[in-house]
Amino acid sequence: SRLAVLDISWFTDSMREGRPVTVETRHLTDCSPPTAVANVSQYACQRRTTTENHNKIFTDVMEELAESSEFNESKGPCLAFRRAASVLKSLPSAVHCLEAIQGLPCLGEHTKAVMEEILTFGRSFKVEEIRCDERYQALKLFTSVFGVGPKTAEKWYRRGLRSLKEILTEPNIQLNRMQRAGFLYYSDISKAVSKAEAKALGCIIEETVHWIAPDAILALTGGFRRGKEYGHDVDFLLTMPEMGKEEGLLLHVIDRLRDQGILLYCEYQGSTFDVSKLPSWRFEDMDHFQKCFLILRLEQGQVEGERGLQSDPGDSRGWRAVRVDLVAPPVDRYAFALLGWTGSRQFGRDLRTFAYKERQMLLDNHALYDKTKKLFLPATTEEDIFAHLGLEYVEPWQRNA
Ligand code: DCT
Ligand code: MG
Repeated sequence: SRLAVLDISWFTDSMREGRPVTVETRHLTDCSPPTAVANVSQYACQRRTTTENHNKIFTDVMEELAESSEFNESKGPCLAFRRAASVLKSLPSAVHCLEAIQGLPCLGEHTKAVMEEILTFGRSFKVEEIRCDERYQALKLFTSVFGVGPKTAEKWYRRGLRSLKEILTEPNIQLNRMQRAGFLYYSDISKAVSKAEAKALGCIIEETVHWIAPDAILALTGGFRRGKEYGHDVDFLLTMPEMGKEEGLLLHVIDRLRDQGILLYCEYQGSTFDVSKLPSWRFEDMDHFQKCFLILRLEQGQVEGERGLQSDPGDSRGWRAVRVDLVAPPVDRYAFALLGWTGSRQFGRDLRTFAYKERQMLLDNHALYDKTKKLFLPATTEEDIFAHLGLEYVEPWQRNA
């Protein structure tokens, strides 16, 4: 079946069709809102957002402000900045004056003030202040280590630690296994993964999975499915056409990767999936499918293209470490898992909010539940889920919200 092959068609399709499609750009020298602005939805799932961002000067700043709010546990402002950044990312052209954003949803007073600063001075003093902040710097650095979340980062900061070296030399700090791997491969996994590297890993995973189970269903998800050029990891979804057959699959795949000598680190989580539980309303909740967080060894010779591996100049190892996530849902949950794991995070968050507020439905990575009809709505494809929600289908490469 078509599904039984690795879905990397977006690589070739988007190249052939010249995606991401460039929406006609309109220069806003007259400072009037572009016609499209009039009906921009407050929900990312009703907007089309390619990887082409015409408003990066604003959205980069807003994402830093969101991150800083997150470190301060200010959930409201954090989400507000993320929502604002997401709306600006969907615009077909660059914003040149404040009049041009009139009528746009999700842009509050805070956001507008920041945008005004950038429009007037070409920079944001607010964000520059934050960048200089010792706590922000330390938390950003610490959370850049695989396995270190905001809580651990805060704990280390409170102990007076400021650099990675200080953490490694502090005798009283107990690193867990994931964090030890995070430090061990820090310079590799803090480097972006390129599309060519993701493609090479796709081939390795495909070969490994189909060597074990020729009829396994495998798909690339995450940012690379959305057509991104770079990512922090490579995400895959795998399942079996027959219910229940997916159960031992992931452990087999892990063993086979180990046998090939390319498994540098593996954190396996068994399934905690329980059909009797309603979809979870909280987006931040992890799903319950069996999954593994891996670090794999990628050889130079496996990566196509002139540039090959993303590595430091002078690095002659001929390989690099890459973060890979594998998730294995049962086949009847595959469409929900694919939609959730394709992201973006903001797109997923808004899909759930839209479902809840506009349709009285609960959506998560496992299921869609209609609260009015009191029933679960089944889906075999992502298109089915959009249809249940009464939404126009949004292609993966338009979900970069
Ligand atoms: N996801 C999810 N539930 C979580 C965490 C993530 O459904 N608890 C989804 C949202 C995005 C997707 O999985 C992949 O996650 P990341 O790899 O973190 O994001 P990405 O979009 O692939 O970005 P990056 O390029 O940084 O990997
Ligand atoms: Mg990813």
